[in-house]
Amino acid sequence: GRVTLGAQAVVLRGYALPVMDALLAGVDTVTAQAPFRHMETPGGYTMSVALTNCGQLGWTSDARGYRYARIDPLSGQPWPDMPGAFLQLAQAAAAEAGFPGFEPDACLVNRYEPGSRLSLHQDKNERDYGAPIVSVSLGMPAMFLFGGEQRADKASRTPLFHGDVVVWGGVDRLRYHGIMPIKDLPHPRLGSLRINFTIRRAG
Ligand code: MD3
Ligand code: FE
Repeated sequence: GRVTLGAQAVVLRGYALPVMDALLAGVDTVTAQAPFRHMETPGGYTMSVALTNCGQLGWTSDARGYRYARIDPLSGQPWPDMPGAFLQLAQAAAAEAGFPGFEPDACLVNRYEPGSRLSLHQDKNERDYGAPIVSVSLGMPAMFLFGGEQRADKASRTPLFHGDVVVWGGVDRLRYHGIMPIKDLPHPRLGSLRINFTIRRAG
């Protein structure tokens, strides 16, 4: 099914399930080359979400700020290639949601453990806000918070489940969003983990 979150934001429930084996293999290939790590925020906190990247550009955070970079600061090597299954799924979902011709160059992979959360934020480090962001949820469920363009705007809550794909773009691209602390509801395939990857055009 399709759940509308905004004029240009839609949840495609279970859209990733038919290609799940390839996606999980892709996550394993990426994390074997670029392991999950907890990054520091410019404000001096350690993120409760661990992350890594694949594709030409990877999102990083440290005391100097947030940015996209070609090189993984942990390995000194380029980020791993984006698995073909990630790219194909993202392009199909984007087209389905009204964004044909999506050419992503970045994929941020987030790993949540019980209690991990992502506080309300905007995604503003990408060069072109015209491109959508496609998100794929794996493992334990999460409660997604979706606010407005101002931090103080009231946020709605939507659960995201294993296999759900969400596409955001256009007028909804700069809305505040976040993830509530994850409950420990172990998933048959991933145990006590939630993995979310977002496919983007960053450069
Ligand atoms: C709405 N990740 O990585 S994906 C992120 O589940 C991020 O790990 C969350 O927020 C997660 O930046 C949520 C959904 C998402 C991603 C980007 C958006 C929603 C968005 C950009 C604009 C509006
Ligand atoms: Fe975000």
